[in-house]
Amino acid sequence: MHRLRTTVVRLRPIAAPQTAKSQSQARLAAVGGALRTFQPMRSYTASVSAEPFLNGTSSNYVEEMYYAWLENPRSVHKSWDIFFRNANAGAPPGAAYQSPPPLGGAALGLANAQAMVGVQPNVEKLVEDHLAVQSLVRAYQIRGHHVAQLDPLGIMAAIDPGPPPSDIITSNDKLEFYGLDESDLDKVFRLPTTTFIGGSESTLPLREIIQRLEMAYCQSIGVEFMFINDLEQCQWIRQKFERPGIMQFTLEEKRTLLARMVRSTRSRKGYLKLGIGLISGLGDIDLTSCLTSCFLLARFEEFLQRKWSSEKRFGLEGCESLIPALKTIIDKSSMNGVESIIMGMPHRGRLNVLANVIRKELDQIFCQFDSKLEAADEGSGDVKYHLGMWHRRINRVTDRNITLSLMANPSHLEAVDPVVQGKTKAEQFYCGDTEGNRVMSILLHGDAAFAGQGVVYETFHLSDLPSYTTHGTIHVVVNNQIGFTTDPRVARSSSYPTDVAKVVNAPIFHVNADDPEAVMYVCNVAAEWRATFHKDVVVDLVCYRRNGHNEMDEPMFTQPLMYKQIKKQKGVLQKYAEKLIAEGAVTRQEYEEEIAKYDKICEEAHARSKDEKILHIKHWLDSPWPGFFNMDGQPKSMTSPSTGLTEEELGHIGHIASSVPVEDFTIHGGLSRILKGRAAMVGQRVCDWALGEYMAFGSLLKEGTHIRLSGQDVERGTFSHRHHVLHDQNVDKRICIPMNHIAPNQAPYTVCNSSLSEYGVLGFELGFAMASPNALVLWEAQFGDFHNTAQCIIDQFICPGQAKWVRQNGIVLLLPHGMEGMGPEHSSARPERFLQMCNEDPDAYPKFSAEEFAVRQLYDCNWIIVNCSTPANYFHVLRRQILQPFRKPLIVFTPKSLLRHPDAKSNFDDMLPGTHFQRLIPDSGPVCEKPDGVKRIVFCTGKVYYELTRERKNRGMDNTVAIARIEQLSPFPFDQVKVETDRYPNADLVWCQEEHKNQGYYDYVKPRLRTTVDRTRPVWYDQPPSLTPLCFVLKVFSLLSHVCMCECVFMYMCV
Ligand SMILES: Cc1ncc(C[n+]2csc(CCOP(=O)(O)OP(=O)(O)O)c2C)c(N)n1
Repeated sequence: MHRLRTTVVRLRPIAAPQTAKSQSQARLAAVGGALRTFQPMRSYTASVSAEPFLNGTSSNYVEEMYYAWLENPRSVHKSWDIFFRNANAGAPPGAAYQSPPPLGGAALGLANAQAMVGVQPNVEKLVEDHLAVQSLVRAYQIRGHHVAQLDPLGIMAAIDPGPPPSDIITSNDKLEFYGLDESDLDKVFRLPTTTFIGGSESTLPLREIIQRLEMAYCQSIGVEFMFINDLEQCQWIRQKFERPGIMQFTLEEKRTLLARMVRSTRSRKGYLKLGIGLISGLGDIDLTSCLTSCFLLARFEEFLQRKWSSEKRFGLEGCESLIPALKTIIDKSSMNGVESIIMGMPHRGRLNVLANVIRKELDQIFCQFDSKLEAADEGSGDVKYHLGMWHRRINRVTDRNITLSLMANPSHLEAVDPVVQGKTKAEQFYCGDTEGNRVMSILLHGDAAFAGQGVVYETFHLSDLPSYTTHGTIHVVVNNQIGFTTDPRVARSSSYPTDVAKVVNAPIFHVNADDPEAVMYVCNVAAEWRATFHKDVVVDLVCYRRNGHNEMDEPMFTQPLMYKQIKKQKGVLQKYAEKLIAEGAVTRQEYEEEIAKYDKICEEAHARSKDEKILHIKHWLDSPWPGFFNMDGQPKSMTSPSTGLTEEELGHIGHIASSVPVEDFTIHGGLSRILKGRAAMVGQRVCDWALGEYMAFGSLLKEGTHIRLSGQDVERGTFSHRHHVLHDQNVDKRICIPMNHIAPNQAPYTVCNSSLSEYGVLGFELGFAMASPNALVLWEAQFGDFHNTAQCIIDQFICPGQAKWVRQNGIVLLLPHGMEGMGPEHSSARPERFLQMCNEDPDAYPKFSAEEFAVRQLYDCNWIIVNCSTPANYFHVLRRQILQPFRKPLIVFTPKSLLRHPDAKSNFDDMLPGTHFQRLIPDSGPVCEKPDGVKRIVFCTGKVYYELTRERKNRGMDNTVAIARIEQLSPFPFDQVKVETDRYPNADLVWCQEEHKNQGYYDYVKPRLRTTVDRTRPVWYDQPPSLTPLCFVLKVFSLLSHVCMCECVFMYMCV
């Protein structure tokens, strides 16, 4: 680019007469004699730097020639061949060059050239001519997309390139930029190796060069790729778009297509399908299926409009080519061996994609419009344009099985992106698809959302990370040049909505969506790109939105001129059909017959949909778990087995956790001490927090459960307690993961530090957890405080996922929590927010039998929230997550100071067979002996327990104050709390927490405690409210608050 701008050159043909010589010399003088030694030729015996044409700007070009000549002397022009030979033979300065032979007479030219030794040639002009051609070609490759005919409306609202780039030949007067005029157009030039416009020709007249560049880069397709820093990839793309004839179809070819189309139209299936590879120009594009898809789509939307004119459906009119685009990508990917495609998309065109791409039965879609239908299952029936779908079918083009899943998603635009990626990664992982050859993802985007939503960027940044890559996603942007009522010029600062993709060097193919053939072409290339390079690629369908944001919206309020233009715009189907009719590829009668036929299909489906009495949300499941539930979709049992382990298992896992299970591996001295400490604990049959986690993970792995722990710095652990990945201190990047050395047939353990993202990474892990119920997938926040940048995933997916989409998920969130003087942003995982979103009724005591109480509660809840105070309980809750017969999200408020607290240790006895997770840990001290004498029960959760017991001891109240730990906050252990309140009939009830009254657990716990005691006793609490966890900023405050808290808890006792 720099060279392009700074080089003021004249484009002259290779065989041009010498008349430009004086001008060239004058120009050379003007650039200040910027001669530079030509480094690559330093092996020459001749002093080539003395060659007059080797100025600063030409040296790169000469360098390219030289390397090409070194490889194959015949690959460069004869003149260069002679020059390099002479130079290598030691020709004196200025004498290595001989003027070139004329074109068309190679042998004669060579002889003439050799005869011209000693004549000073117009050398600089020759080089500049080549440079000029190269510059021209590069200009089109880099900026041709700015003048491409991308906008069907012709108003380019979505693309704001400013005036056409000055180095693109948009009119003859632009030739001047290169020092050319119209008389040069018919002169012949040699093409550089970085273009394929010549096809089999290596030279072309300038007029033809420009025309071919225009064809390649400035028609309905605008290609952005020159920022890619990989030569092979750039060359690949150049080939795909520059080769002559790629986008040309003869009438004969179309007639052949028509004949076959008519035949297959009349076939039993009534499907307008043609074989692959019929059109030489398009390679394997099926033109008629393009027409068919547009046709289906347009009729489908038209049908919905006719039947439910006052319903929102977020129709696709204006971007009808989306459907053939997706079908092309799917067909091509299936051809390349892909068996499963996971898709995520927003509202626009969703019903159409379900009907015509995924092939959901039309009657099932239509009955979604019937508001009177009752849901058969628990799903609360999210809006129809949010539901997901899973479908396995035969791909008609390839005759191979393909599974298509469209992920259910919330209204929150782009939130589904990382979820799709996570699920894709999981499917790849479980089928051993390490390259992404069998499973892939497609993400659809709106232009405004793609540019505006940060999660798009976060998702792109996962695309090339070893533990997160899905080996290339195809992104399709429905770029209708508007977001609701907002114009692109006020909605983004980038030229295109797709610029975000450049961060990962993804090529971007802009295409005019009113040109279905061009759309098909780029989609084919996109699918091939993904199959070849396993990298992301973007197809930007530049289109328009026929109606308002939804069908009820008036767009003329805000975009009057745009919508005047849209009203005049013919639909793409009509345009394309007219084109094919005019070309004779299809007759009007055939076209109209197809319309009637599809309308009939829709009408019949509509009639069938009226017979539906019940809405089955389960039919819209995007991730079925075959074999996990019984035939009715219920858990196979309703018992929770013991989560304990044998002494031997505990010992074995403890041994692995405290050793380095590979030879010649040097670990850090500090880590050696940690491992020794672990070994000592194992010897004493106790566990700290890290060891408890090890026991849970190690045993599940041994039992065949895959575990994936992801998040920032999880491998070591933010608090340096975990150390699941050991690093050899002497060998770079040599690591050891002892957890993968537990047993010969164990499941794999994936532990991965993530990018510094919460929204993207949590979404990803949620998607991963969707793929299989037989994996423990955990995401750990660095500090619990940071989870709120992923709030959307928590609020829209994790909390209500099952209620909205009948979809269970067993993801685990580990959220370090606790007021430990680390400042307002390193203290609180905001338990109050999670608790507020529990679906349990605080005022109703659950009516379950005692035996089933715990498991029934778990089955009914939307998520499980725990704050464990012991390593053993943490161990049990992790194991229960997999051993229970259904899946619920698990939120764990994890400790910081307890990681190393001398009292926060568990004995192996608490983890042996028969033991299990304790939802409530009752006081087992002196209070048990004389419960009637207990004046107060203090209920608490988490680390505060240790502070309270210490304080109780200090105050000599071990006999009068009972302390009960509520380890499982939600579902609330009503039954076990009741046991405690009954046990101490004379005690008043206090809730204790270190958080302020408006935070933490109080608002959640209080009504439940009251319900448990039938509102016969009050619940005390005395901390003032606060806006932030601010009073715990400094250690001293923390201390004060501790004193204050203990005062509150114990003060009434002194009275
Ligand atoms: C995260 C989020 N913010 C705001 C909205 C409200 N909203 C719904 S559609 C829309 C415009 C989307 O424009 P675009 O991405 O271009 O898609 P289009 O509707 O044009 O297809 C907005 C702002 C939303 N759904 N999600």
